[in-house]
Amino acid sequence: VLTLYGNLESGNVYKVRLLLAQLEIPHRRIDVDQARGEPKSEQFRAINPIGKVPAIKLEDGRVLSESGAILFYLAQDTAFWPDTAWGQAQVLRWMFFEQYSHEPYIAVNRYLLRFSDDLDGVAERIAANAVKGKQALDVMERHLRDHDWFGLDRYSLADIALYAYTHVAHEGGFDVAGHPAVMGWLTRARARPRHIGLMQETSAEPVWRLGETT
Ligand SMILES: N[C@@H](CCC(=O)N[C@@H](CS)C(=O)NCC(=O)O)C(=O)O
Repeated sequence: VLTLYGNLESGNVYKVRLLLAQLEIPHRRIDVDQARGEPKSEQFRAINPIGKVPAIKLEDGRVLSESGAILFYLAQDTAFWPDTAWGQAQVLRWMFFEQYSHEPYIAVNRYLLRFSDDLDGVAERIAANAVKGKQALDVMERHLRDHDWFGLDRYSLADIALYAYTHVAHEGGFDVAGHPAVMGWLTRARARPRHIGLMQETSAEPVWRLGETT
């Protein structure tokens, strides 16, 4: 089966787990523990040289990293990826937005606030990210005032990519509740068939730790 490398707490890994669950693709997970620095370990860099999760390994041994690229690969010929160039471009537009204007602020502040042991040292960075992250939520809010989804007309990879860190943005100090259209969209996304929560295991097989595998 397909192997997924990553930890449950990571929103970037969650994007892939959510799609795997919604497409009912069997897989096993190998835990790569961020708190223990495992993404940067020599063993994991042999799998993904950039030292970041997620990565997947196909049954034939090919490895793919970058959550957006993995989503794209797995969603071919499914309803999650539109079949027109215009529809695909709309989905990509929001996936690129997520990676450049959303995740670097919202995911990073969540990470710093939850996992950093020296908050004084990062106070300025957190404050700057708070401004940029709010701007991203405001952009989403304006779009969602007259759209149900981020792609053209239906739930797609764009919604999966943006859901991952938006639904835990409050953990990064962001006022999601003050964005009612975003709140409505989060509720719609959660109601999609086979939705799973961030900490919900999707691997049908026992989870391995990175160090235990060969
Ligand atoms: N652009 C990448 C970002 C991946 C990323 O930043 N992953 C984080 C976890 S969410 C990571 O592995 N960080 C390295 C570390 O913690 O050492 C993607 O979308 O897959």
